[in-house]
Amino acid sequence: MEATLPAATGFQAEVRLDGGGPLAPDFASRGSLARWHERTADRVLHAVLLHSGAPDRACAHHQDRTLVFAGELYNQGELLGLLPGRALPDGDAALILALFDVYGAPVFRLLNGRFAALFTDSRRAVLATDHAGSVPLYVSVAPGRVLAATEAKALRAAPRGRPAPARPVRGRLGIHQVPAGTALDIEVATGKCVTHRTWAPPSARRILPEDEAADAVRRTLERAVAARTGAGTPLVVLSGGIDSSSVAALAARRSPGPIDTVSMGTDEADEFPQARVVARHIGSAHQEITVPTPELLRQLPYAVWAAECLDPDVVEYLLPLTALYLRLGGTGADGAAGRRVLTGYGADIPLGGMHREGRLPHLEEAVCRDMNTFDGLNEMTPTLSAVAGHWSTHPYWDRDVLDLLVSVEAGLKHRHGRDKWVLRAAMRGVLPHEVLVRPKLGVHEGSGTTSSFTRLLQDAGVPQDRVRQAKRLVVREIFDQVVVGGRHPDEVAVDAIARLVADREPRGARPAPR
Ligand code: AMP
Ligand code: PCX
Ligand code: MG
Repeated sequence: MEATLPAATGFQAEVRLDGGGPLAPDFASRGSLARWHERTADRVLHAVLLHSGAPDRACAHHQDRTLVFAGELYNQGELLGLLPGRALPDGDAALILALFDVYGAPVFRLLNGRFAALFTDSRRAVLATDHAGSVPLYVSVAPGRVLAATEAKALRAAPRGRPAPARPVRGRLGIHQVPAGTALDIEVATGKCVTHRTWAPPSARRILPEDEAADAVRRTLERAVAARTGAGTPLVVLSGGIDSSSVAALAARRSPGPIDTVSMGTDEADEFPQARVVARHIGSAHQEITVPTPELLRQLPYAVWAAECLDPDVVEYLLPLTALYLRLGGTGADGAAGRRVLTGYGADIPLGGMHREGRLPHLEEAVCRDMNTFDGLNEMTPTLSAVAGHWSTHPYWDRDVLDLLVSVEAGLKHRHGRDKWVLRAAMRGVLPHEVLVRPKLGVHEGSGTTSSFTRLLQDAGVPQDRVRQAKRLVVREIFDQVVVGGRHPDEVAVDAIARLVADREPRGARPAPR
């Protein structure tokens, strides 16, 4: 991996049988735009690539076949081994296109990556997500026309599409989200879709001796971190908890110089002392960013705009990270390059880390539920950091790491009275003891985001027992404005929405005025 960022971080593309002109792109992600036009005897392809300097490598073309690719692969070495004797393809898009010739649409089952892709030949369009759907992909299908984009809002001007075997996007008639771990194979002339599942969470559990399990986690995570760090200096968003501290420590071990780490807090809460312990231990160039709470809350529309997410809990996790990315600075607008950012996001899902009581049946149930419901939440989306020009990637949701973490038996996840035991054991000798044993708050708690969002609503007049529902309504209203309505997040007043939601409370649910 030579360049700091992938060749493209997003795209909008249209395959049409009747020619036509390209749609105007509308992305939350920041980046330069490059256009790709292609006309064959049978169809036209218009694509707009979001990039930071090397868009050519994001499209590969051979005979009548083209692949448009946003994101990156993490198992190029394995994949190249499947093409012996051939000239080495130049970049991930060319590699996948060469493999497509051999394997067809099921090629996506071979890939470990963070990507969204469009393959097209003379008669079909195949839209594919990575195993986790970590780069969201949306589609509008009509006979003779397939439109796709990595942000739903980029399809705002699309004509009404027909139903597809995928989740419809709220308020966007005929726009659907391609599920995680799926390749949708669409016949362009008719709009008929065939679905290929390319990944599913493992249901079986592996029984391993403690040492073997810890070694496997260590090795697999090390590989995932290595695949995500290239020649440049990585930046790790560090809370000081076991998840991000492990990523930071493994990145630091393989870096010739100090890596960069950054922690965010608010004027209400932070975990700066915990993160400092780790930064000192690994010798990183560490930065602390304090975001005033009013500013944090004002950025709610940015989090929803970027993640296109309707789940209020997830938006609470993503808001402090959005605020952090927006404060990283030095990107896009002022000419400096975007950063490659590694996070510890997602470790708690396969390890049941948010489930803090130790009963194994409950832990198993929580892991299964979370692995069955993550799709469509967009919590891993690169757009969250791309609004500030950065590319983020999450080693715990590497396909190999995830397969391993989900499948180790629950007794290795909660053991000797500790949550995420197998990860803590894997990091012995890498992190200080106090970090290995420290229980950790979630980012929404450690930054005071949950409590300040609650207070905003209570101050607007929402009674305590209605706060949860009110948060859902606030997020929905913001979604309707910035995703469905196409407003810029700076034009959305969160205070006014909070008051609107408070006023909409059913009569009698509000406290009587004193
Ligand atoms: P959590 O699982 O709640 O720790 O949050 C998910 C990920 O977000 C962590 O693994 C970190 O990479 C990042 N993160 C959480 N809190 C902070 C913080 N205060 N500062 C910087 N990054 C954070
Ligand atoms: N997290 C979790 C993920 C949040 C839960 N998401 C889900 N169930 N789909 C993590 O990083 O693993 C925190 C704050 O913890 C966000
Ligand atoms: Mg975590």
